[in-house]
Amino acid sequence: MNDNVYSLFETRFRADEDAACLWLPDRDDWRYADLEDRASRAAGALVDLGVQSGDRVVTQTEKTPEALALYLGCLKLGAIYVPLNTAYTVAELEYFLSDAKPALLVCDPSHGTNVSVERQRPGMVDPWATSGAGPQAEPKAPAVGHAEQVESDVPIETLDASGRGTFADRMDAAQVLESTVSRTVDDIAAIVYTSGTTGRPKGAMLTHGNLSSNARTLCDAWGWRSDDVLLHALPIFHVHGLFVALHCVFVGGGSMVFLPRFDADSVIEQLPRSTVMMGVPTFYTRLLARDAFSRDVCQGMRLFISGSAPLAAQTFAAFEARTGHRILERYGMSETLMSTSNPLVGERIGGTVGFALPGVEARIANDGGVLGEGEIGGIEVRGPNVFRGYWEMPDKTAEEFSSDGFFQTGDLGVMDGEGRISIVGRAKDLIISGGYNVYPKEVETLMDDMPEVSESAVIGVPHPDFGEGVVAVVVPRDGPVDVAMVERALKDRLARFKQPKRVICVEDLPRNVMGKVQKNALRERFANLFA
Ligand code: MLC
Ligand code: AMP
Repeated sequence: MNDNVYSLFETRFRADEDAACLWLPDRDDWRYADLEDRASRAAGALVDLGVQSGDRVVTQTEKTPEALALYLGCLKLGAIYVPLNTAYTVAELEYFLSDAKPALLVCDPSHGTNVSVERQRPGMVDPWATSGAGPQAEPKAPAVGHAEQVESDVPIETLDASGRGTFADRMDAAQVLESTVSRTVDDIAAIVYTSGTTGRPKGAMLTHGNLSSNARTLCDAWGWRSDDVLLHALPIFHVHGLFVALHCVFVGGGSMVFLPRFDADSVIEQLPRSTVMMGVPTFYTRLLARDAFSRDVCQGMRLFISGSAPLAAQTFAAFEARTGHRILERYGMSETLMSTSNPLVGERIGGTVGFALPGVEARIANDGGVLGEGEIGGIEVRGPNVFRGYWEMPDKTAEEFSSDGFFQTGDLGVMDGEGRISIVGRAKDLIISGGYNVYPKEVETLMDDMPEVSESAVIGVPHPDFGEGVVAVVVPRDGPVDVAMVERALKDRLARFKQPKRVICVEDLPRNVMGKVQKNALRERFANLFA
């Protein structure tokens, strides 16, 4: 038996070959036969490029059907898919290339990535290679102000926002790869990069078994139907849009309205033909801000799902009042895929993330052991959804698991007598802005290197649109530090969404008796900054 997750999808693709798969607002729609053909050609094109099973393929592309075919082609060939946020700068991209050591990079030439296939130079730009980057830090890279070209010896192919480029040409010319390469449940299907408290991104290795078990579980839990139409407006470089959303359709059936990005007006236009939508909380607050978002446009909808960041109780209530729908909130992570969900049938309670999914164990624990009902502690998860570890970081992997095999999520929660979990905070220093994770350490490390800055603390404070807004509190070396200067300095080194929306100068950072910066005090002090 072949446990390649693509085999699972393929069965459905073939059963529904004439059915619509992707509804594309500005292009001809794709049937399942089209998707399967393009995926098999993408696999063939990868073979032509010398990519083999087990090789990594890094992609940084816009959301197009061709990019989706490339993802499926990687799976079919047994290559390891490594998607990157399109917001990452060239400097960040170069780090990922040096870490993942891929056989191929497929990227959009318009991302300011002046693509070249030059040989790798001796000291690559590494935005994380500074003295404060923690135990994994490598020697500091030579100071490089701008990185406008990807400088790497990795072969590069292009795929642009219209689905054209050298890789698209190769797909057209390639033979289809007929058979799906055999994989076991433990073989790695994808590596998803996520940062951490050291600020240095780690690649979470997800197996074919992780992907197929989570997809099956979610289809059951959310009652996926063969006539469902998913409104897909999420990016496809993170687990939410890539695995959770796509796989429900590929395993459970139906079709999807495949929007290139979230835009409230386009979503409202497409809602009447849809039955299910998945989004981060910002999607729902942005919809509620539109008068045209009404009970009427949601008439055909059966389910709205939210995740990736806390859904405010106020949003949950306002959404129900406006549409009559109670948003179903679920909880997951790159490392664990989806772990808990509110029930499809039964009470969905705002401010809670529901019960451990079938087959998944979730518990609340601290150093002293497993905690009981109503006690706050770290959320820990074990099951077939939990990743295999961090790419080439066995020590880091070991640190994150308990002795009995539970993954320590770094989220703080509490469980009620029925097993329902609420997230109450984070043990990890993390900001979630519009569903994207920002690790303060990553920003602080770069800010502390600026000659104008003596020290900095990066915090998240309530933001009406993004949930949390990134704020940098800095102690200037001498004279004021202004946002424009910080923006200029960070522009080429950090993705836009990680950059502080405000920079505030203070004389000193508040510290506790141990000398640790008290971020809680800063969060309280600046809580109303974006109000
Ligand atoms: C864009 N910007 C952001 C931002 N997104 N800033 C902070 N946080 C964000 N999330 C910047 C833009 O670069 C721009 O900068 C400015 O903010 C305004 O942009 P916009 O046009 O309003 O933003 P938009 O392009 O509409 O994007 C907002 C968004 C998007 C919410 C639609 O961020 C998004 O799609 N988020 C989804 C994230 C996601 O899929 N997360 C899943 C992770 S998986 P400028 O230059 O104009 O100042 C995971 C596990 C799990 O967490 O459980 O699911
Ligand atoms: P990522 O590393 O991008 O996969 O983000 C995972 C993190 O997102 C989790 O560890 C949580 O902190 C957060 N998260 C995901 N879903 C929820 C949710 N429903 N409520 C609160 N936080 C969430």
